[in-house]
Amino acid sequence: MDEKQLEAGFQAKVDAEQKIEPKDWMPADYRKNLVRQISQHAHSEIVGMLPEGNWITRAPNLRRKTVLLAKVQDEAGHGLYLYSAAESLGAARADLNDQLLTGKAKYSSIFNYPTLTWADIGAVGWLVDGAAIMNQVMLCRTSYGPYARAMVRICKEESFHQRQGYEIMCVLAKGTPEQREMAQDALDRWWWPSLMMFGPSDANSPHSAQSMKWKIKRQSNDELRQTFIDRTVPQADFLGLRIPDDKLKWNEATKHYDWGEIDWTEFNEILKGNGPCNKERLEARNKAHDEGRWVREAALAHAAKQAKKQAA
Ligand code: BYC
Repeated sequence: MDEKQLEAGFQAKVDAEQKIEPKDWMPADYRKNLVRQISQHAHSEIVGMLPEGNWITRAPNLRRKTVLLAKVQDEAGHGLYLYSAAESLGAARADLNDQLLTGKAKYSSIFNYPTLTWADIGAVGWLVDGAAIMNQVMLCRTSYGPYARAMVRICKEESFHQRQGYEIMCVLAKGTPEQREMAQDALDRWWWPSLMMFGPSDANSPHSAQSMKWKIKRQSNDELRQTFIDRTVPQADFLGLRIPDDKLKWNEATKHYDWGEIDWTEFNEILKGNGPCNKERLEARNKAHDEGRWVREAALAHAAKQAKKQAA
């Protein structure tokens, strides 16, 4: 079969909702696009541990600390499933890691903001994990099998993460005036960056059209962002907190909320590496990588010794 026939067969399979598996023929650009998205996603999970890890030592009680520890460990697991999915496409783990450590790779913009108070841990779980699930539920039906299967487990864990965040917000919002203020302040700071997580508007999203055709993405950035807003506003109302958007208003005709304008300059600056914590995040990852060198070397030496034993 020539390239054209192979491509037609591939698209027919995608259109028929059959999963593409690692050994199947796939267009080079499909592979490239998937490695790009999956590796950025994996990096986001790994860097995403940093803002929350910042509060493990300062969680207000033992229960909160245990739950937060479990959540942060889950994120490490998500990173591992995703790096494995990328490896199944022929990407080398060491290369992906190198791209992250040298600042060449993108990861989610959201993790370049600081977690200033305990309420931020609530807001991150509620909004950031909430936005992540909104995007990731569609990825459970993505066309590439290993990615779709990884997402099923990730989504189950993310939904627990979202609930733990919302529960923190419930406690703070119904607490003392100071706690309430802290919860409102966290919502004020995390709302707009959470909306940016969905990526540029559809008109400015270079990958969307092709990714939708290949069913890598099943819903557009703007569709998901709108669904997130529609679901989250009632949750903020329940907490008695105010979403920091003067234009936010229910639209009876569209059955959606109307809302204000994202500051895309802020988003683009973060993508260029100029966000409040970009430098700090990369330094932390590099430090962890350097300090973990002996563990990797020991593990490799052990594996080599075992292999030698088995061969003997
Ligand atoms: N931040 O054409 P577009 C989590 C980039 S972690 C940075 O729309 P696409 C969690 C985009 O990569 C959640 N960059 O792209 C972990 C592209 O750049 P390149 C992470 C962004 O791929 C710990 C360019 O802008 N979730 O759950 O079609 C604790 C043009 O965009 C962002 C995922 O990664 C951004 N926000 O759509 C708690 C989900 N947005 O590659 C929670 C998987 C866009 O051309 N990823 N860019 O240089 C996706 O679904 C898609 O990649 C996106 C973007 C919807 C994010």
